[in-house]
Amino acid sequence: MTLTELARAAEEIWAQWEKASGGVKTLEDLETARIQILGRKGRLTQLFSSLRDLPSQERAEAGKILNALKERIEEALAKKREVLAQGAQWERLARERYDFSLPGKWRPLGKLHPLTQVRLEIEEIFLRLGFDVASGPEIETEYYNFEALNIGPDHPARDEWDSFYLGEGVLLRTHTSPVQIRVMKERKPPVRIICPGRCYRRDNPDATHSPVFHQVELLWVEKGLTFAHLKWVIGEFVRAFFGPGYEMRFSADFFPFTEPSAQVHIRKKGTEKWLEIMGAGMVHPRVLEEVGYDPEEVTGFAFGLGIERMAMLRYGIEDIRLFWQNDLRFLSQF
Ligand code: 2NL
Repeated sequence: MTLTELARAAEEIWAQWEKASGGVKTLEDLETARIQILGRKGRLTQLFSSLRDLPSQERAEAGKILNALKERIEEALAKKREVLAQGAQWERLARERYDFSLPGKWRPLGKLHPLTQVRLEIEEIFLRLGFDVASGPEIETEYYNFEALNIGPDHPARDEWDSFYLGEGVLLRTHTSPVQIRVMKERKPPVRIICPGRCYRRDNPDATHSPVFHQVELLWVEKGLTFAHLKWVIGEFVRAFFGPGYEMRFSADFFPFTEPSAQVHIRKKGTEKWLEIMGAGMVHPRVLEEVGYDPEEVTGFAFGLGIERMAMLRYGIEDIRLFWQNDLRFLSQF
């Protein structure tokens, strides 16, 4: 082969590429074209091998021609590759375009248990009024559950038929009051807390009794507190939880840990029926003394309500056992 022939062959390769490139429609076509020219047995590769047949003084000139061609072809291939890749991208995007009119896939949505919802709502009401949320152990001693609350050794609640005893002097708490005893022993007045939590009593389950239930107790101890402050706090709670349009009634009751003690009822205005919502009272001086407070110095009030009862009143639920059956037909309504 002569230098002239080689230069012509090079031009031929370029002309062939220009002719073929219009028909290159995919990245695969492009790779085939590349192999035909630059592959191990490609036309240009073969031309490079024929360099050694040229006389040495022409080799440098021929090498220049072939290298220039190789560069042009590689450039052209790269340009083409970019165009094709762009096109493939658009095609993919068009294929993957979302159809927002398609119906979605249904996913069952979990939610908080109605008792948890009611507890959180009550917590929020009292957090807004400046109360802390306190908690404590569910396994208690007779001291914290009874003695410190002025519940004497002969009180029926202390019977093993009324409470779950785990051992001598150790039982599942029957109310959340022991939490308040613990907090008062740890802090100096003023104390403003609510104690939500699980409680246990040895009741046979029926529509209104459950051996496991939930309480929220409130306690405010400070200098100068009176029954009027108690009525105000409960009034605020009733308005926030049940809404406006309810009237409230206090009647005398008895608890060993409060004096005086009261039962609180509410009634929707214009209706007949009074509904009991909680027990309340001024903290008994013996309880204040027991935690190291001076009943001459500070006074306090407390109340206790059942979360189940609040939820039943709110939603018109007739049977407390529904809260424990975890029937989704019931739970999904809240
Ligand atoms: C009810 C009655 C009540 C309290 C709970 C309390 C706690 C301390 C001191 C004084 Cl540490 N009182 N708690 C007071 C009055 C009533 O609960 O029938 N709850 C469902």
